[in-house]
Amino acid sequence: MEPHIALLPSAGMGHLMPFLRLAAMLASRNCKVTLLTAQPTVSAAESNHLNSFISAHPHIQRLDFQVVPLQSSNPHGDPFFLQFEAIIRSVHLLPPLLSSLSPPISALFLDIAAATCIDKLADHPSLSISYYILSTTSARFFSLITHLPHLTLESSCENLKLHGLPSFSISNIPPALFNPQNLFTTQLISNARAISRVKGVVSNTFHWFETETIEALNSGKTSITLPQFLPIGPFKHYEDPEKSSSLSWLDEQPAKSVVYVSFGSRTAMSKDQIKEIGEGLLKSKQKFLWVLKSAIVDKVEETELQELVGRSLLEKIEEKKQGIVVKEWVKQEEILTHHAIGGFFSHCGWNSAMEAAQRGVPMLAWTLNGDQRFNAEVVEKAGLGLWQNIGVGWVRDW
Ligand code: BUP
Repeated sequence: MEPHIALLPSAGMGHLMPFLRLAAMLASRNCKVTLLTAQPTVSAAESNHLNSFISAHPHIQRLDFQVVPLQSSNPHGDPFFLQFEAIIRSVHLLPPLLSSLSPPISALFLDIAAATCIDKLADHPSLSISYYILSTTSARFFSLITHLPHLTLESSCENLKLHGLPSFSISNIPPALFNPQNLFTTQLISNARAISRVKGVVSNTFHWFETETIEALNSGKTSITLPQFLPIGPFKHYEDPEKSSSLSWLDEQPAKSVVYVSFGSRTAMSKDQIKEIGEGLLKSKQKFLWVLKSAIVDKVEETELQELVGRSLLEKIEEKKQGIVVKEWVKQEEILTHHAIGGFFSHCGWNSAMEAAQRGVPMLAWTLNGDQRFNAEVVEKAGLGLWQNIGVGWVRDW
């Protein structure tokens, strides 16, 4: 009988996309797959993607998991981290859902961002299943996460050397990790503790791209015992029947002439940053396709493009016919596959880095927060891109 596997993504497109890809990959390998979807989703992009994914993959079952929303004491708290927390605190609702599945599930894949759920599930008498983590970041950043519960990070040092692992530059570690009170830090430490309870960690990376770290993680020489790390990337693109809009402009451009510019799904740019980037792109004389985000959550992204970019800058861009600016969701993988694309100016979110690596698109990294400096180091070391890391601050701290 085919194994029945359940997957529980957390929040944000950077977490949902690799889960959907893994779900499609498992379903194509004779597994019955159930996707547990935490509701309500934070962004419209997530709910739209879930709907179109399920209609394109009717053999994958969707099971909504209604989470108890958190009342944030900090109205500026990152809505995605609050959703991770809401999922973790709603874990008691999962056992009845999971045990209602037929045929019974044999494994559950959890996001590293909600891995601590395993602590409550693994001891539940009705669930005798294997647990896996899907790591949604680079093996390099994951290797740091594994050691977090046993570390006191000191910002006064230059490098961090952990037994059996390649060393880390302290200045590339997100500042939040030096603050044990930060929600992101407390979450990551509990999630890291759960790693030892899983059968394996699957990751959207590949051996050649991160050889040293992957070999170190599986060497048995780290100071803590780790489950097997399985680099099964790059994850395959899944077919999405919805049509893309920005490709018609690209179709008219010469091969490898356009730089694709995007800083991910969850970083809002300020007006000043938008102006600076826009002026810089114009000065570069390079053709560009620029995807702009001005709100952390797309549901509140209502400002018109002209207002965001500024009328005179937008007119200059249009006049010079050097590029296009869009604020809608684009099909990034299709764009990166397009013959007109010659480079990717990116924040170095891990999915973006892997999507570029898979297609051999060179990257220019402008890292903003989180794991992105670690990812940029990987990209640069692999020879896929450049990263100007001198004198650059953190754009938004977690
Ligand atoms: Br924006 C955007 N279209 O318009 P990352 C993103 N994506 O397909 P992030 C689109 O979202 P985290 C768009 O291809 C990638 O799969 C993109 O993930 C896709 O960055 C995903 O690159 C974005 O990891 O997430 O969004 O900052 O903070 O979790 O790394």
